Amino acid sequence: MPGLMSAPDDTSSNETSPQAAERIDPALLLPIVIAPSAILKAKAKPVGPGDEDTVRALAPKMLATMYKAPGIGLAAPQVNVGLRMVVVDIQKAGSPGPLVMINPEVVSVSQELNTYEEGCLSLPEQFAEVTRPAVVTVRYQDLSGKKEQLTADGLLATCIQHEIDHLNGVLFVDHLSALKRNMIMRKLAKEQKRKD
Ligand code: GNR
Ligand code: NI
Repeated sequence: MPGLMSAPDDTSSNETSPQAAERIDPALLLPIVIAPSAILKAKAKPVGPGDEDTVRALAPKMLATMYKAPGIGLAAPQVNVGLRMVVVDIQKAGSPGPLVMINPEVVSVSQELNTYEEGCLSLPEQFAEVTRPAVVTVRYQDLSGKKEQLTADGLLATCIQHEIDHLNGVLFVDHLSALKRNMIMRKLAKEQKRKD
């Protein structure tokens, strides 16, 4: 994506990776969309040449919102933006992050599977075991428009697949049986109603 250059003071790098909650600028926080919602079921649109300003402005906001939650990933549809963009930071020693991935695509997945207890900021307080490929290779563009490729395993692999699912209108509960999914959606609805 030519023209999507980062300024020297670009906020997508370390200064938007605060371990301490008090370093998060409250002005950057976006409301997180809770399921059920049409935007969470829609397929997000590829980021294109006209979207540079949008994604540049959105990246620090998505990172701040993810860290504040706290979460290890966040997809644009979760903040009501229908573009193919995600942020990821599993905040584990030796793991890359913060990552801003634009138009991420799964290149290959392992035959080996892995099961993790997943949660989602759009399904607050709901958790279930989800089985996915243990290793995933993804291609994406970074904020400067540079093409990147990353092979991930462990929690990072799970998180990246969870985020790319969001761009395709898929939630972790869509990987469960209808029975388990309905149980979670009813529990969530009940809890949300109680909070109103
Ligand atoms: O914060 C999150 N934790 C998490 C745990 C296991 C598997 C996936 C995730 S992603 C989630 C944040 C989120 O909802 N991202 O879309
Ligand atoms: Ni999620």
